[in-house]
Amino acid sequence: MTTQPLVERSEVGAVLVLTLARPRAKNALSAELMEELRIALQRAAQEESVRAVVVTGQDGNFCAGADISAFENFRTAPLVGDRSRCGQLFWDELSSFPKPVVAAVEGYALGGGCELALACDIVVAAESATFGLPEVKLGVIPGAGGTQNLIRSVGKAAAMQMLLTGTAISADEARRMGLASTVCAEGEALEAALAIGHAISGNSPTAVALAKNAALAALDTGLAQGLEHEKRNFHVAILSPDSYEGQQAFLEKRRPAFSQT
Ligand code: CO8
Repeated sequence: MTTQPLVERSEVGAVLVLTLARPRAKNALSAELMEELRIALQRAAQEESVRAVVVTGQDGNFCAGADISAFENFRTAPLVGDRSRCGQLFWDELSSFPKPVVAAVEGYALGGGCELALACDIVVAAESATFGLPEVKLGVIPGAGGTQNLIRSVGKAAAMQMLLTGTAISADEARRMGLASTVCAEGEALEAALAIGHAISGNSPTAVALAKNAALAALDTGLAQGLEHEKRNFHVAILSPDSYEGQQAFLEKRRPAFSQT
């Protein structure tokens, strides 16, 4: 008997689309689904043809969070040590994934689903999208970076309101707060995310990876250290073959032919 994948993979040009495929549970994150997502990302990191990744959900919803029917797993998982339990390895690897990841959100992005969107680099939301961290209503708190990433993305007051009330926000509110960068019509989030992915794909993959890496350093360090980090990455970029090619192509009024890695 063949089992259906919980994460569907398709390539649109140089953009890899990973679709959460558990629609009957609103794409809730079971341990199996997170492991499939982790393996898909690991593979995407190695594939030269993949320049950007879009994560989306099947049947009009992004993801309704951790699988509430399997919360017992969290009770028995160790706090430190084995990171493979409960998808922790997936979240660790996503946070250091080197290529750009765009979340295409339709419908619900709740709990771990909202945390998944927050862990992506860019969030595109359809008008129907709803973002929320309702964990406190279940007697728990976000456990996949939500408390840390939300406050960095929307600031303290808005983050506290979402975290402590558990109340969801609309796509427009998410954009106003800075959680989403673009709002599009219902049903068009994937298309809009793909357009961003294609725009990224036309750029130097080396420069894109260095820019992502430097920008993320801003979340972990003070300004002086962050500027040092940027300077180091700039130095690597300026000496890369893509840098010579990019500038030469500009001067010769042609499209650059960037390297694959
Ligand atoms: N887990 C398991 N099953 C779910 C989940 C979920 N998170 N969400 C929905 N489902 C299931 C429902 O149980 C239902 O199953 P069945 O058909 O067998 O009864 C099916 O999906 C359809 O759901 P509804 O009938 O409830 O559909 P509605 O359209 O009425 O409502 C909602 C949709 C609003 C999304 C509603 O299902 C809901 O509120 N879901 C729970 C949302 C939630 O509280 N999410 C937070 C979970 S806690 C969390 O994510 C903690 C993260 C900690 C870190 C984790 C790392 C993974």
